[in-house]
Amino acid sequence: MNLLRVRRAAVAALAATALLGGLGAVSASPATAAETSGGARGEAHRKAHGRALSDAAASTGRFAGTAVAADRLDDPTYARIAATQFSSITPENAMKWESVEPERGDFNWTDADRIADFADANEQDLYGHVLVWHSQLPAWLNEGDFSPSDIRTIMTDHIATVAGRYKGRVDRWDVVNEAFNEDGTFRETIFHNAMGEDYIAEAFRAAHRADPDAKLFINDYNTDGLGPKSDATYRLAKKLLAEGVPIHGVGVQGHLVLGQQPEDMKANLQRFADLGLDVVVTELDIRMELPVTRKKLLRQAVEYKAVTDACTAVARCEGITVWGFSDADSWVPGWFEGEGAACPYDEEYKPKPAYYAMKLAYTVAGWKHHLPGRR
Ligand code: 9MR
Repeated sequence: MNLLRVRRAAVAALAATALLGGLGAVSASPATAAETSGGARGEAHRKAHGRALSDAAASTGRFAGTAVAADRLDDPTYARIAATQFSSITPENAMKWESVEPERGDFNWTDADRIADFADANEQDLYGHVLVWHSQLPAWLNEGDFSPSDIRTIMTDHIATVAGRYKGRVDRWDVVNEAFNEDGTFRETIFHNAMGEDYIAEAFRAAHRADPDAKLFINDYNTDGLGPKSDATYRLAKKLLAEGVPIHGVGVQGHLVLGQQPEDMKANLQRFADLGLDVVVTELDIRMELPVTRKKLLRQAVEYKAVTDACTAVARCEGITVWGFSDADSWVPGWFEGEGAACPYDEEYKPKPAYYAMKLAYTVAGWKHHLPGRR
């Protein structure tokens, strides 16, 4: 065994001990000001505290992603963390239908282009979100009087326009989002009403025509563990594959609630992988009832670690995207009264225990590749 390998094994053991030991070492790790400032201080922080989250993820062959809001890129702290800690960027709202085509035929690409350019400039993957979804549709479409065949044409034209514009730049697209009800029946949407479940295959075919190199995903929430909704996604994915529909992956959003973590996330991801599909945790956050306490933050770190472990245990899990990295920008407080603190950075843009737990989980998983014996 060479020296490097011995050192790596020792570090892995140390890291594992830190995690198993109730995250004492993790929570003690100081979130210094250097983490939230660029230049020399950022470099000093890296020397003291190690690599970026994306480096740790990359040591396992995975990406570390974040959703990004275009207007927040004006904030240098926000932009620096998005640029340096993450290797995949998902526009949180900028590529949604109501954002890109608020009036019929009147397109606004400013925010979507800005995020695509940001990802290019920082050599990050771009995760396109989202082509077909019942929510955040423009009023002209929601309220218009269209025949089923109009809706089909409008949908496929939309896909051709948006996926076509970013052709060759988007690595992964959420083609269809949130297609199911909680009981696993199809959600009634304007698309389902017009075409029945065939709208899904149509959407994937249109996306593939528009950008043949992009990996195409179906994405949903409450499909993280086993259950009726993920069963329905599984049955659909299998059927689409059997019909030769160009679907390449399944996204589980991962909008989780502290203390209610699905036990069977790994098994769920693995069954999609066994179909020959890639899987991604596309929108991870773990919300808690406010106020924040030390205990809740440590519990949250354990749960972020568990999600990371589930992903690294599945060879075809390509990475995890957090749905905003900072509690300052998260969608959660606006939607769930009294809840928040769901992200890996706090409102001051300082990393929380959840950040360190994710990084350590990736680091340990990365070291495992180098250890002798069974993989
Ligand atoms: O984070 C997004 C928030 O800013 C928007 O107001 C909201 C509108 O529906 O959408 C949020 O993002 C959603 C994502 O696009 C799809 N999955 C659920 C996310 C949280 O609602």
